[in-house]
Amino acid sequence: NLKARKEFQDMKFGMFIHWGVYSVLGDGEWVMYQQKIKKDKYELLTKVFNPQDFNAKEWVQIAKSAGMKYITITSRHHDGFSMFDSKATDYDIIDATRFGRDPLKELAEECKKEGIQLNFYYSLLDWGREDYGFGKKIEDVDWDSYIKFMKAQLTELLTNYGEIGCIWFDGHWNRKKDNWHYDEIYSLIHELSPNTLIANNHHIQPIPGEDIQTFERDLPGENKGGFSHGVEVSQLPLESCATMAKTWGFDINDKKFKTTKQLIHFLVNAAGKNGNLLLNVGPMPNGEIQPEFVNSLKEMGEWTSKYGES
Ligand code: FUL
Repeated sequence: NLKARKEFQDMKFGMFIHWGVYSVLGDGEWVMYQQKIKKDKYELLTKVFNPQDFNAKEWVQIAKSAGMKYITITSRHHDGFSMFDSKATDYDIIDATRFGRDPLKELAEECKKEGIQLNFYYSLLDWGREDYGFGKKIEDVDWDSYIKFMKAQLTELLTNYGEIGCIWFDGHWNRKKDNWHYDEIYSLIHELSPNTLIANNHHIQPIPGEDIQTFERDLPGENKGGFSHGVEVSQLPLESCATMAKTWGFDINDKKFKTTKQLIHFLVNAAGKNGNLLLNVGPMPNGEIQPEFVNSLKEMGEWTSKYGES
């Protein structure tokens, strides 16, 4: 997959999308944990999550006209809710909401049409499942069942949505490195889909099987964000991810918007280190991307169309 790596490295600019039932509360994607909401109460969000204004075409156009070449979207975040049609659980957008549409499917079709690469973020950590047992010792839960569940979902994600550019893991830190069975999980991905790259936001040196090194809220080799302590730049394609405001998921009180100038600086500095910038938006519960983000991306597009390579 050297060709896939090279193609990824050349893309330079992508859109990160954090979207889930948490958007309803408008308090970021960590709201379940931060507000200590129990699973049975959190599940009520699925009853009101009905994003009628979601339009894959609009999202892809916003990304494309900003000069972005790929989209990485949360298929399932730490809250454990699957934003796609999964047979491995009923806690997913098709079975648990009245929306009845699979946004990842619609996005996959639109991306294919528009020549945008589609990637899936996938959380290792799960705050709600019994077999994960958040807060419990691994010896006290049915961990094999959890690993089996992840493999089933990753298989779905890699077989039902056409060609997927990358699986982007997150949430590593909550268990020990060996608990994740990365050897098995990574070979499953590479067997099912040889061109799909693997990234893991684990904040440690790359693990065998990975194709991309990620830097959260930072430029490659820096540690201003506090996540990359002691992490050295590897030979792999590099990617920095960053927010446009404070949180990743929709936050109604978020006022700390980065200016377009700051965002362009980030993009240019990442590119100067031969890295990509994965810039995040957190769509609202109705499915729209908030106007402040749309506007900044439009301004970035004016810049990238003038100075970027197409
Ligand atoms: C972090 C996560 O905990 C955040 O919610 C977000 O997904 C970010 C990209 O990675 O580690």
